[in-house]
Amino acid sequence: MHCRHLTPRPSLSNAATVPKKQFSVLAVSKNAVAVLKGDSKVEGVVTLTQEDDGPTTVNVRVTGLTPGLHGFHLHEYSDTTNGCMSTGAHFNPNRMTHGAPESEVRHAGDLGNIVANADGVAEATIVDKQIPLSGPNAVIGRAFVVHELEDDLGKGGHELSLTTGNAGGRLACGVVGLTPI
Ligand SMILES: [Cu+2]
Ligand SMILES: [Zn+2]
Repeated sequence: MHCRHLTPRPSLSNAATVPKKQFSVLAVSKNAVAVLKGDSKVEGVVTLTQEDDGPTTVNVRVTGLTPGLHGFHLHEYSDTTNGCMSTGAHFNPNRMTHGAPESEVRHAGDLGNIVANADGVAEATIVDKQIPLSGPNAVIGRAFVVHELEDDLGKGGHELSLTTGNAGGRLACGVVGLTPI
């Protein structure tokens, strides 16, 4: 009774515009994480963040590596029954050949190399448009793999260059799962 004069009914034009304004302000942020482990002392954590339908930002920290470049990819499966080998080939929903992250022709999972310092620590921030956290090509349930060798980005001329970048063995891997933060 005391406030009946303070809550005017919205006009039709207000009812139509107010919710629209609210939705345009609120970005929908999705977050995910992968914990990398393997048969070696190499281990790491990868966090992923995507706002709305924008690119995904990937923060990587891997330790226990030999200094230098190491291939870093998203592989197709979350299966680790036979260790990192069970995660299959590079995530490749568009049926491309292997390439560099900046190439037109690449697997969606081709994230190039991470670089370990003299202490064996590799830290990187990767921003990429081909690894969304929702939709048909979502990478939830795929696995990150860090490799023994440098990924030649498809340019090495080796018989494996156009499939794996000839990046050698799989040192550690981890499945991408959604997180609340
Ligand atoms: Cu790989
Ligand atoms: Zn590839």
